[in-house]
Amino acid sequence: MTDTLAPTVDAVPTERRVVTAIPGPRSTELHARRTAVVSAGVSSALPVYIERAHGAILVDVDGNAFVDLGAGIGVTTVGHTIDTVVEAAREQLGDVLHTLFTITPYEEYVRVCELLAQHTPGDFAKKSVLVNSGAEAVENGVKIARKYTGRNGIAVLEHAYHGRTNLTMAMNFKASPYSTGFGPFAGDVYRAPNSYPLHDGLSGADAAKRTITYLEKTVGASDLACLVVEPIQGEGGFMVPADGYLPALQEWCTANGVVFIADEIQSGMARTGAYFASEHFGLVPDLVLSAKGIAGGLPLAGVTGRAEIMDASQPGGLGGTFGGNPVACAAAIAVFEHIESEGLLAAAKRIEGVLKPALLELQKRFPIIAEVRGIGAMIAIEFADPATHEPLAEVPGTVAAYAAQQGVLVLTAGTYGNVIRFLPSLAITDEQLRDAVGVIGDALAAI
Ligand code: PLZ
Repeated sequence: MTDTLAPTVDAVPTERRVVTAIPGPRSTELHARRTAVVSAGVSSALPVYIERAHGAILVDVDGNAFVDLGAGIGVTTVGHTIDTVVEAAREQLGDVLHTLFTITPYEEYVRVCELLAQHTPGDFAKKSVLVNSGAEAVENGVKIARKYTGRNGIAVLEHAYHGRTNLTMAMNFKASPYSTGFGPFAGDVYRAPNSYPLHDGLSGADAAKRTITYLEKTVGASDLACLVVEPIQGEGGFMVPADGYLPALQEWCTANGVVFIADEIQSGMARTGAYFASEHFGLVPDLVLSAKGIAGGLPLAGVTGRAEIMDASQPGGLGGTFGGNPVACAAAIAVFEHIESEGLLAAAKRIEGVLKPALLELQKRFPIIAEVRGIGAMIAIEFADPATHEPLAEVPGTVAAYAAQQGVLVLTAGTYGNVIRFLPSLAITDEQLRDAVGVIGDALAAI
């Protein structure tokens, strides 16, 4: 534990450094303690226990330093322990830690809602509610849409991921590990085909027609409160929908009084080089869900949208004890400022400019890479057998395990587990990125 910023920052190197076996002896010891007291239902992709972090580097208890290509699944988007964010949270800690906004409010909550109104797509009056987690944002988005429309149905897309609560488990595509055995599940959830160009080969217009026809036949627009979409699907494998797909869905929603909700929990907060990925597709969602990257690592999430929709809920109908905690809000304000002052929208584009060509090079060397896709600092590679096109589910795990031994933390994804996703913090340097992709190349050569 340190009581000033400087020692922590100084102690974190700027490149990977492997000094023990991975996991090292102290991590192994901690893992034994953990196994005795932490539920087996909570797993860890790489059981190295982290002591410090800064920028795009994680340092474990054995002194190993990892280039972090996962950012806590897109949470430390501005970078680990960024000084201005840490300072803002530290200052707020000494001022007020909690009051409960629904009892006695405070300015930081209001300021975050102003920033969300400013930076979400659409030039109209917007309002927000702040909550604690992505799943809670999804739950509230659905609640708000139901109240506004007076309808029950929730439409989602194949390969979607929306969380681990009861309602969101029902909205996810993938059962295992998220919902297997955890039922009964919430009803009135309708899952329609998505746009997955590598697999369906459909144009945006044709994919949208398929989605809309499916929804019209299986539920009917008049029973739908909302359609919830991830503009770029996250856990599903960073699928970028075909051109025109999402705008056609939004148009159909608008024409039929269905609230169009963009789950930007993974794709938002500057990750793709826009504040929200919706912008890349020309979308102006009725409601935008943000979480993960919004507070630099502190738990905060929000539902932001058209004032008339957000105001349809009765006073007292929205809230929660910790939602919009002052420290998390202070950090979020600093995150928004940091994105502006450090030009992080451009940084996301810089990262794409380094990562995509490097991965396309790898694709030339390794034909098992079926596709390189994504926008900004949200890029993935999908593996398939070049002859049969069958998903190669074992490759990402093997590559990630090899990379970990070399001091690179990389995450897998995909309904079939055959995707490696790159979602580094926007603080990552070109050198760190090139070095890490080099390790991925070595891993592919080794298997
Ligand atoms: N919507 C698009 O990506 C969270 C899950 C990590 P919470 N994705 C990471 C895990 O294994 O639990 C996510 C998301 C999208 C919603 C969520 C849910 O956000 O903050 O995890 O509740």
